[in-house]
Amino acid sequence: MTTETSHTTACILCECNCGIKIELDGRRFKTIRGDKEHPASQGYTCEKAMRLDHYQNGTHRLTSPLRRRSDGSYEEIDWDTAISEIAARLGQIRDTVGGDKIFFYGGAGQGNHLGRAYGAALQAAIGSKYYSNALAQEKTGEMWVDGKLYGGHTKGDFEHSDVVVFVGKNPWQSHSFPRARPVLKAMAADPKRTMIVIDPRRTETADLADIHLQVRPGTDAWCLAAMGAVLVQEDLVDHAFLAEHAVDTEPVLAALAQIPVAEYAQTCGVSEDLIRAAARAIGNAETACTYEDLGIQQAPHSTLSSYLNKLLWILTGNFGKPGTMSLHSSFVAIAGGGSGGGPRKAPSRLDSVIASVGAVATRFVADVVTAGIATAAEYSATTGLADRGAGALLSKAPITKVAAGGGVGGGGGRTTPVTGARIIGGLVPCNSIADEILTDHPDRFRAMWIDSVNPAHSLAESTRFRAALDALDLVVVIDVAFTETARHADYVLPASTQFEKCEATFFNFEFPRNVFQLRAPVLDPLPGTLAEPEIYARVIRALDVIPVATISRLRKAAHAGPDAFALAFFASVAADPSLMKLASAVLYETLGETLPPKMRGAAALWGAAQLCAAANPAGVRRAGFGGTGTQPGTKLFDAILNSRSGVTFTVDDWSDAWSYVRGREHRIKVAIPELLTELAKLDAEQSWTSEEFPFILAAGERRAFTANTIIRDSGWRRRDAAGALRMSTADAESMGFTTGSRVRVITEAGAAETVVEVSDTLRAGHITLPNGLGVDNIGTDGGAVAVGIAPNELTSSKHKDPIAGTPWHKHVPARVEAVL
Ligand SMILES: Nc1nc2c(c(=O)[nH]1)N[C@H]1C(S)=C(S)[C@@H](COP(=O)(O)OP(=O)(O)OC[C@H]3O[C@@H](n4cnc5c(=O)[nH]c(N)nc54)[C@H](O)[C@@H]3O)O[C@H]1N2
Ligand SMILES: Nc1nc2c(c(=O)[nH]1)N[C@H]1C(S)=C(S)[C@@H](COP(=O)(O)OP(=O)(O)OC[C@H]3O[C@@H](n4cnc5c(=O)[nH]c(N)nc54)[C@H](O)[C@@H]3O)O[C@H]1N2
Ligand code: SF4
Ligand SMILES: [Mo]
Repeated sequence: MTTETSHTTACILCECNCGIKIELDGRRFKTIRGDKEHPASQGYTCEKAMRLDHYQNGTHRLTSPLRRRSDGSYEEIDWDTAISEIAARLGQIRDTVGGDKIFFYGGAGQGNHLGRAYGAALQAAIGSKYYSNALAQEKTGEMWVDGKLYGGHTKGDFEHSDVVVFVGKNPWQSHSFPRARPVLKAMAADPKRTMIVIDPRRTETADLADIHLQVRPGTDAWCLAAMGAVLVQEDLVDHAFLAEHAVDTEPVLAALAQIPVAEYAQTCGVSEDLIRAAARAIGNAETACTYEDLGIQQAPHSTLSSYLNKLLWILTGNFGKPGTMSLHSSFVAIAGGGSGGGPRKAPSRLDSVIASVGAVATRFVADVVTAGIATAAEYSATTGLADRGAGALLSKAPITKVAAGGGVGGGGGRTTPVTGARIIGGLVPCNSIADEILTDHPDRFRAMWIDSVNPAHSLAESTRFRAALDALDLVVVIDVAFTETARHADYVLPASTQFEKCEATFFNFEFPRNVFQLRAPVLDPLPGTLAEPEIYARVIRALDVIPVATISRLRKAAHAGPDAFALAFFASVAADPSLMKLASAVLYETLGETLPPKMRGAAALWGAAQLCAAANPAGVRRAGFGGTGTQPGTKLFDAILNSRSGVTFTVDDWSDAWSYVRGREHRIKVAIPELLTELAKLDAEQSWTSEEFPFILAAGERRAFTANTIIRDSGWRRRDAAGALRMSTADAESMGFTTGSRVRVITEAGAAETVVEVSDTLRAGHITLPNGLGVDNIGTDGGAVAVGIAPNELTSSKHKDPIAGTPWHKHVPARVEAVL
């Protein structure tokens, strides 16, 4: 095997994006192994990466744009027809009812975030203002809390921590931090370290834990409040830390002092002793950190539980030193803005590629223009000026104050047009989308642009969401596959896979060394498909919104060299601020031309690199990208373009964690009044089960062979191919079921059939179904066959968090019947 057949890239099945090396056999993935040079994963992968050929070469691939006929069937059309018809219809909706009625959803999955940078430019081109993605059905509550407390996303140093707490998180299966399994095993093997798991199921992670708080489903708020209360009542609080680094602590300490620990222990179904032991372990540890995920984020009191979880490490001073929590740099900020108080970093989500470039440019408008630099020729003649001019300005830019609203998705305090739901981090709550469509309100959404997501499968209450899709005037779907969502589109555009184009993830959450990887294509695009940056560029061209003269001037500057381009770019945006939000498209058309053709989609990263360097000058310099002016950003961009295993883009000191804390004197603002009010009301516990629906169903568990709906072909699963319903031994016995029994699961929203797996890991009354099942496979006869239960046929969009609107996928009242 020659070296050319080994391609360095990354797994795209979860947000860890472990580095991998693929050996090809033609277009097939012959062998896949971990890439030891990847700075974060260091050669680690889980078993799922070995199955990526099922993604690349599944039977599901689309190879031509499709247009829906009036009878509901689809016909293949060529790209030019598709682009011109779609652009015309978008333009028509913009000109009649307004571009803000065109709603954008997705644009990024577990490993492909480049497309979203260009999607944001298309939004700007048509005046679309509303956007969302899956984070608005999991992370927005946490983002809101983060925004209020310190204004950014936090991550724990699990590898070096004495005490680690996982709340509603099963990292053995779901990962979410590098090399999760070796890290968990090392923790379990070290008697000096303590792992605490809060989960109603004895998961693979709980099996390794020292303390498992096996709560009753949906009662984490009581469990976490009791733990906080123990910290306060037994005085395990780090008062010196709070005095130095926090404000507004009193109301929180007072509230927790009141909590009746024994009573709350009873409510959550965990022994008081165990709760006290867990709280003491955290309170007495040198270092501790926590990780919360869907088990609380998709269950009752989710935003409150996020807050109580964060109080555990805040009250005990576990921040800003090895083994504790930190905030971190981002290459492109995707989360953490929230709409909490205090200054924010960049607007959340990928829109900040646009916002960042735009905001930088705006800062320099006056200066660059008054410097009298107007033409590409002059730029190239004034390389030195480029350094001193734009460069000096860049390094002075108060990037950290880039206001939300600069990008398409920003906007603290914004609400949705029809239902007035809170928009957090620029994201419309997923559970509100159907309500924003299925109405005769004049401001209802009329069209939806859907890229790289499968909302007809992944949003709560699929029946209602499908009805919403069918009520729209225009639905455009970009995907590699003919998905459940594509079946409701007017146009379906076939994308090249993540191994057929350059791609990147913006899930870069490491500290103190943060890593960004730009992947090169492993294969040529399947004929008929296009990469998203090219699709967006074509639609934006057809809309004719970027002046031809600007493009030609910037192209010349790009060919003249990096400094010339930097100044020309900023000056152009300065002269025409409306170009700001189109920045990624402008970069694609201009700088993109000078990049290797296969890497053209990376053009938008130039803006991100400039901003990243300006926002984190010391960290970027320590990572090896020094110099003046735009040089660090340019060097970082070059390194990213030329490195296949990933680039460390910031190297911080632990003490730098504080510099990421927004707010006066970089202090944590501990009290969140809305949540203290909710905490005070916890006494009145509500039960969601009934005689009709006696079980709580967790609809969407991460298992060994699940990966959202990224792989459709059910044959990729080596185990649990049908996605069994897990049920406790006690319940199975009393109902007369054994493993393999066929059952019907019934909820308020629907019913579906599957088989039982009897499991001693569950509490009685708790049942679970895997995530990502029930997608249509192509059967041997060419027809569609769904394998397993699509969880959202059973969920209801009504049950959601009062603050963030996040769904209760993990808390669906249900009953189970035998199928005779
Ligand atoms: N294998 C695999 N890995 C993945 C993914 C995948 O599809 N498959 N998806 C990725 C994505 S998008 C995400 S967001 C992450 C999610 O990662 P996780 O949040 O870890 O995944 P889940 O298994 O959905 O839920 C976590 C745990 O919540 C528990 N739980 C259920 N109800 C409750 C409750 O009321 N309280 C508490 N405390 N816990 C409860 C479940 O028992 C489960 O163990 O995983 C990522 N990794
Ligand atoms: N009931 C229930 N519902 C849930 C969850 C749950 O636990 N329970 N989990 C929720 C969570 S945490 C998440 S993150 C969401 C995930 O749900 P979604 O956000 O809808 O994402 P995926 O299911 O991963 O869909 C990814 C889509 O991208 C397509 N794709 C793959 N590669 C490319 C590409 O290169 N370009 C394009 N254009 N498309 C591509 C795939 O074919 C697939 O259709 O589901 C949520 N829904
Ligand atoms: S599924 Fe996640 S943890 Fe497993 S190899 Fe892929 S990226 Fe890594
Ligand atoms: Mo997710």
